[in-house]
Amino acid sequence: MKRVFSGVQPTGNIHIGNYLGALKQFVELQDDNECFYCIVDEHAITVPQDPKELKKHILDVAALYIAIGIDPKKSVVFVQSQVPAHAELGWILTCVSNTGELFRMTQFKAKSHGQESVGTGLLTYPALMAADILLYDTDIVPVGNDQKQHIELTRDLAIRVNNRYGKTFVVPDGRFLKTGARIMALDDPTAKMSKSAVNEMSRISLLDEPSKIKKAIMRATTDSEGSVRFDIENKPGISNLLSIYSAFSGTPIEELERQYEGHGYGDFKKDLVEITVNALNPIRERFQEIRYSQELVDSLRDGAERADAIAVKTMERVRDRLGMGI
Ligand code: ATP
Ligand code: LTN
Repeated sequence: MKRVFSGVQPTGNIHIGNYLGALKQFVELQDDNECFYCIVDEHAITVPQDPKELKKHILDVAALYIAIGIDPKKSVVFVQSQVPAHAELGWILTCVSNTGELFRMTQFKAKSHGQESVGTGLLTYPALMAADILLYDTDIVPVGNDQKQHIELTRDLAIRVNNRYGKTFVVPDGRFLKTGARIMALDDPTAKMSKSAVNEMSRISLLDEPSKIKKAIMRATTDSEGSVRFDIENKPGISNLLSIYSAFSGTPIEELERQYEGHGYGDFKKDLVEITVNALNPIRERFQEIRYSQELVDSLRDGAERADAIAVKTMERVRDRLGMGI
């Protein structure tokens, strides 16, 4: 059995980009692998968070994990700050990394751009992400395309430690989907769909009501050509909608192109609304059932204990290799 690890930040409403790029893979992987799915609250505080909102978002993400089909009995579902080893290994890997490689990360550049004051944690963020992954001797990390550079750095840090101190870490691989790995904003198909974009119509959240889903899709930016064809360069809007349609329905994009030959964008969008609403309805219903249940809190406590048992062992090995402690 392979080890799988991934994390989602509790920073807002999870959208279909998060789902189709990463979370959908979490569910697919849990039957044949030993999976760890984390809610990374220590990453969330790299930018200021309102404490009440953060607590709410942690439980929202946990409930969504379960609502999409992650079984907390099979997979280990837990909150990062409940397992102290993440912060500890994060510090050690911060010391192994160079400022140059951290300054080169595009996520750091994007999030710090134009800010008057930039938190140090925003820069050292990828070392903590590497710690998350390496703590569990992870083989596979299912994530969206935007995390490629962070996974590469994680591999570099693992190899660096192994070369310097002897075999300490498993070197993990990223797992990226062919369709869905980069869902773009509905109002601007040149930008990635994001939780933090100001325009609500730029994204579809997993908990959106059908009326909001319809509005966002029917208003989505397309082009004036009017033919349903995949062409990222010249037709980024309709190409993005084709990716979403294909990822939700499982129908290959080429088949969708054939199916909609001679049809306008209106017909295509109407069907996409239906497909999206049908995919999200059961998730929203299940979410409501569990979000305020004791069962949710209990499964997070159980998850943290199971994760901690493994993380503590890894830390003993790491301290020993590096000559730390007595
Ligand atoms: P956002 O930019 O939406 O605020 P994020 O990337 O900052 O999200 P997370 O919530 O931690 O932070 O992301 C969870 C997962 O979703 C990651 O694996 C990430 O790669 C993936 N992801 C985020 N946005 C997209 C997108 N637009 N398309 C595909 N995958 C995405
Ligand atoms: N950096 C990721 C979230 C994240 C993560 C991880 C993903 C933190 N730790 C470990 C995979 C594995 C993001 O911003 N989406």
